[in-house]
Parts: sequence; C-alpha cells; structure tokens
Amino acid sequence: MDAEMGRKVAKEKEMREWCVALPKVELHAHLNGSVRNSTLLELAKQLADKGIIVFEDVKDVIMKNGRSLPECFKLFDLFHILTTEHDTVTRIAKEVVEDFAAENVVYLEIRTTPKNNEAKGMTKRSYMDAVIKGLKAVEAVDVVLFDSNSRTNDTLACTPTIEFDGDTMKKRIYVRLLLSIDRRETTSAALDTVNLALELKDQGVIGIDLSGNPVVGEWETYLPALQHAKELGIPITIHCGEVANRKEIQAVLDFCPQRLGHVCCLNDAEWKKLKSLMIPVEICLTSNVMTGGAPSLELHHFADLYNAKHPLSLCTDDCGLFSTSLSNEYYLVAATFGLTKPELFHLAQEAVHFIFADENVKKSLKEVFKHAEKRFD
Ligand code: 6MZ
Repeated sequence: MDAEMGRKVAKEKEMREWCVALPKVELHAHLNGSVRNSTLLELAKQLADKGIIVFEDVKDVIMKNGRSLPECFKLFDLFHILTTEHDTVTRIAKEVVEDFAAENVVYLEIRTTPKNNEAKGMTKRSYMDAVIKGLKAVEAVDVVLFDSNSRTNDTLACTPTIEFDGDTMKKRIYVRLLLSIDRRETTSAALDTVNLALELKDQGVIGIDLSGNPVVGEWETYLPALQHAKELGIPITIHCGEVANRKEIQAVLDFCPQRLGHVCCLNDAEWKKLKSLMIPVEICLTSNVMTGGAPSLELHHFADLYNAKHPLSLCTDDCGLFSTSLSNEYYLVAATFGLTKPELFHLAQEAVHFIFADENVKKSLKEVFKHAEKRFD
C-alpha cells in the first residue's frame, strides 16, 4: 500500500469510528429485518435438525447480499418461519436493542407486525408481550421503555436526562414500539392492530406503521384503520412510494401522516406537495439502492430533500437484511454527499424533533445532544 492509499484508509477508518460514536436516533427499523445473521443461521440450524427445512438452502439465502424488492418479501416469509416461537421473538427483540445501543443509538423506534399464529398458540397480543419481554430482558444497557407520565412508578422513567458517556457509564437507550399493519391484512385485522396499540399504550407502544409488499393490497383496505388511529390520536408513519403507484402516493399525501418512509418514486407534482406539507421523511439509503427504489447512492433523493431543508432522518429499514447499520448510513452520507462532521451531527440532532415519544423524552434527548456537542462538532 502506498502512502497516499494508507492515508485514505486511515481517514475512512477514523470517519467510520466517528459515525459509530455519534449519538443517533433510529426511527425506521423493522424488528424481523434487523435480526443478526448469526441468530438467523442458528435458528435455521435448529429447524433443519428437526427436518423442517434444509439448512444449506436457507444458509445461501440468508448470506446472499444483493436483494431485489420481491426477493426481500420472500425472505421475510422465511424469517417469519424462523421466528415463530414466542421465545425466539423475545430473543430477537432483546438482541436488536443491544445491537442498536452498541452503536450509540440513544432513541430507537422499533416497528413490528403483530402476528396471529394458531399453530403456535400465538395471538397478536401474545406476540407483542413476547417483544416487550425481550426489551425488558436487556441487561447490557439501560432501556427506558415507558413514557414518564404513564408509568410514574417506574424508576427508569423517572430519569430526567440521559447521561451519554460511552466510556464510563452504562449506556442508556430510549425504546418505543410502532405496530405495523401488513398490506396483506384485511380491514378488520388492521383495526385489531390499531386497537392493540391503544391497549399497549403504557407498555411502550406509541404509533402505527403501514408496511409490507408495496405491490400487494389496496389503500382503501387500510384506510379505516388508519383513520381510527388518527381519531385516537395515535401517531402514524406510512411506507410511501416504494413503487410508482400514483393513486396511492396521492392518497397517502392527502392523508398527511406524521411521518413517511422511503418516498422513492414521486413525480414532480408529488415532490412539490410533499415539500409544501413538510412531512418528515425516514430516509433509508442502502435499502432503497438495494431494492431499486433509488438508482444509486449518488442519485438518491436524500440530496434533493437535504438541500431543500426538508425534515428528514437517516434510518436503516432492515439492517440485518441489508447488512448495514445506522452508523454506516451516516458514513455513506458523508462519503457520498460530502457532509461535514458538524453537518452530520446536526442531522442526527434534528431527528429528535420527529420522534413519536412525548415532550419529556424530547427534552432529555436534546440534553444528550447538547452534552455531546462539544465532543462531536
Ligand atoms: C415495506 C417492509 C420493508 O414486522 O415482521 N417490511 N415493508 N418495505 C420494506 N422495505 C424493504 N422492510 C420490512 O418485520 C418484517 C416486516 O416488515 C415489513 C414487511 O411487512 C416485513 O414482512 P416484522 O417485525
């Protein structure tokens, strides 16, 4: 390696480490898309030992790197076979929080689709209980799971501010849950999910998401459930424009949810409308490039929205599925669009404005960033 190459490698390493150390806010992470490959392989082995699947077939699919959008949804069906047991759901929820906390995510909204599975004795409620059990089982870091006004007796919730000091203190991460409506679901199943979100309000559930294969289902099917959530005052985020479905993109913008995910395939009029509505966007760079929603990193719509000062937040979508991390997404923004360290810090800090948790949490997170500013600017 010549001297210049050596300097380049050292600079990249330093920047990557800086992005890991940066306190970050993650607003768009699907639970089953964020499972570690090592855990998926272990679970596949267990099922193979029982003769339910052929390990070699599954191993290749899990380890494959490039994935088209239709391949992703086939893979989710496989992941769901691997994660049907309540104990497994608890395990993956715990590990996902540990992994985000390890890269200094200070606030995490995990979204997941509550699932009925009669054969396993699983209901949407018992699935969510298993997820929440996983969040409570985390020991490596302090997990703050409840809003301070809804669980005043909870000692963690009484903490007014987060002390962020990766070197000497146990890390602390705020975790909240969003319940996803899968586009394959019926109106009645979607309504069940919204009612469950209400039921679990004091257990860390704070919002609703609409996701799933974008070429499946009709907007009119989920609208009554989304309307119901709106009436109940539950914040909503919607996957929008992963494919060029003009009618639906228009309907989603008209519905005006609190946040939008992806927004890849908008036309000029839709971009204009999105920008005038100022709906915060959850940007998923790696995911969009891998699934073809954006032609390349360089041509990703992040640049246009960022330059227009549109509210946005960098997110991973499915860090397991796409072999990325939130730190890597920040690194990619620096490497691709030339953002400086102060600009990256500001980007991470601004995401606090778009969280669904209450004002007390926002206040605490603002303190975290204020405290960190000296070290990161
Ligand atoms: C749309 C997605 C998605 O809910 O089982 N999901 N929906 N677009 C995406 N971009 C690639 N990535 C994940 O997590 C997996 C589920 O999240 C949704 C799909 O419905 C997928 O089955 P949970 O924890």
